[in-house]
Amino acid sequence: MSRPLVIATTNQGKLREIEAILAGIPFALQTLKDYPETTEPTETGQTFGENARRKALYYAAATGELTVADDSGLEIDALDRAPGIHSARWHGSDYAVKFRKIRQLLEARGLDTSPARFVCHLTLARGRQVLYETEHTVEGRIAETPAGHQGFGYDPIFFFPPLGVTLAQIPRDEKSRISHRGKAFFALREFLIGSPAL
Ligand code: ITT
Repeated sequence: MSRPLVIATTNQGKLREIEAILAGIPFALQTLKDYPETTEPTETGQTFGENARRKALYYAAATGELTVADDSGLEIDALDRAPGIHSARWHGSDYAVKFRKIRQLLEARGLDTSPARFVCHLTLARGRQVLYETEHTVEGRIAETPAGHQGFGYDPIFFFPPLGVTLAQIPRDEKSRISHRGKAFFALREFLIGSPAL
């Protein structure tokens, strides 16, 4: 029987991407729906790494199983890397409002765009131990207007120059080949396949 691996995220957009990348590994993938009593941890760290470790260790303790969590976000260079670790809750949860705020803040600096990146820090934990960590980015720039309906979160305003489109204009598997989360979870996939003793 394969061992459980809990994918510890409350974000359904993240979950769909992660499940697709980890499909077929010799672990029984579980989600937080399998642990309905579990409450969310506070994210009080100052870096993606601190928050990812906090989440992974919290959910590993709550579930008693091998657990992976990621902390991720969008850094916009012209806005001093905001929203960064605050991406999920920065100016609320309505992405149309968040996009307008980004545009306003850029315009206040006399800009239509800025270099930007998504960052994903992934932590795998069991009990009180961190077993594996990795951090990856994807570089792009802020789109002049939002475009596309795939993906989630800030994808419609993240323009990826090598493909000439936003991350919301490409299918999930194509996004995962180039994205911060895709690179992090493909690395985890290799680690898990190469660690039969886990
Ligand atoms: P969990 O902590 O439960 O995993 P969360 O959404 O709160 O869910 P984070 O604290 O890591 O997760 O915040 C990540 C936010 O960064 C996310 O809500 C989006 O606003 C943004 N983000 C991260 N990756 C993204 C991606 O691939 N595409 C678009 N936006 C992304």
